[in-house]
This record gives sequence, structure tokens and C-alpha cells, in this order.
Amino acid sequence: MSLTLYFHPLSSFCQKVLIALYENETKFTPRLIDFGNETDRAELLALWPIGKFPVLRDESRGATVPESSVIIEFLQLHYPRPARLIPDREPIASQMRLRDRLFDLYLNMEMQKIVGDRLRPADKRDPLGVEQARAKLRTACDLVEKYIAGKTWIMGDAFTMADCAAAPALFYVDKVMPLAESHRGTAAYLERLMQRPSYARVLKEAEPYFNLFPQENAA
Ligand SMILES: N[C@@H](CCC(=O)N[C@@H](CS)C(=O)NCC(=O)O)C(=O)O
Repeated sequence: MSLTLYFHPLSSFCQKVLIALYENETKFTPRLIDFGNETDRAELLALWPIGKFPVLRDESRGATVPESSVIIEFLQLHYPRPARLIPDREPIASQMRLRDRLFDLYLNMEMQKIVGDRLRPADKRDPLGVEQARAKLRTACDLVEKYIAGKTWIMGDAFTMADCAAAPALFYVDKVMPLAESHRGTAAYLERLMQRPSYARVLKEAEPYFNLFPQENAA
């Protein structure tokens, strides 16, 4: 098979790409990377020295593609399938990319700061950084609440790459900042995302690893 995805089922950015692959039933070889395993880590670093996943390798094109949004754009360009996750027309395409950035940079990344802090030794924690991340999350969720009002998906009726970004970002944000009370429209949107077959499948596959998710009072 020409496409290999280097990933971990628990990783939010990897989940984003898995949703896109499952939406279109695109065939690929999964290559699970365990950061605790030196061989795995070296294999990923050889592909992408930044050392983050997901990374897609397309043997038939000799292409290595990191970065979740770039991977989804690459798939639509080179492996077009019925579900077009990136709109063809402007200004809708740019608006969708902006929402994709919102979920990645201001929800997913801020959420990761909060979760990452739980993994630090007690004397290396960053309470101010966590407080600032929480404030950014609240602002970003206010925007999501505004965008999702009256819509099924974040751009309207069509499910797009921005929804692929939204699903794991909101799933984990909800774990660190429960959405039901403060952002009811966003919480309902997350419910719809979790019911969507592509994301339901991603969550099922991640289930065996959920015990690795650090809880708030982890030492
Ligand atoms: N901008 C990247 C972010 C990827 C990312 O942050 N991946 C995380 C997992 S969700 C990772 O590889 N973390 C490992 C590390 O930072 O060492 C993307 O969109 O793919």
C-alpha cells in the first residue's frame, strides 16, 4: 500500500487526520508510534526532525507529509474521494481554513499546554501558563459558540476539514474545561461530532489508550 500514517490513536492531531481518512475510506497502512520506544522515535525523527505526529508517507510519490492540515490538503489533491473536506470556492475555503486554525492553534494547542503541565514534575509546573491557556480556551470557545449557532457543522451543512480539527480538540478541551455549562452550543456540537461514524470509530480505536490520559491531580 502506498500510504502509511505514522500516528498514535490517543493523539488529537492524529485523530484529526484519521477522521479525514475514515470519512473517505481512504486506504492506508497504520504505523503506530510509541514515543516511549527509542526505535519508534528514531523512525519518526528520520521522517520529520520536528518529531511530532501525524506524518503521512506516500511511497508512490516519494513524499513525506507532516502537519495535520497539510496532510488533509495533500489527500484531497492526490487521492480525491467523494467527501470533499476542503471547499473549492472562495471565500468559503479561506473561512474554513481559518476555523481549522482556530481549532488547532487556540483550542488544541492550549488544551495540550494544560494537559502537558500535568505530566511535569511538581516543581516544574507552570500555573501562570495554565491560567493563560485556560483564558485563551475560554475566548476560543466563545468564538466556536458564535460560529456553531444555528449550524450542524462548523461551516454549515457540509462536513469539512475544520470539523475534523474540531472533534478531537473539543473532545479533550471538554476534559479540562467541561463545556456543558459555559458553552452549550459547543457541547451539543461535540455530541454530534462524537456520533459521526468517522469520529466514533476513532474514539473506539483510542479507547484502549484512554488510561494514559493524565488526570488533573497526577503527580
Ligand atoms: N501542528 C501539528 C501539531 C502536531 C502535534 O502537536 N502532535 C503532538 C501529538 S497530538 C505530538 O506529536 N507531540 C509530541 C511532542 O511534542 O513531542 C499538526 O497539525 O500536525
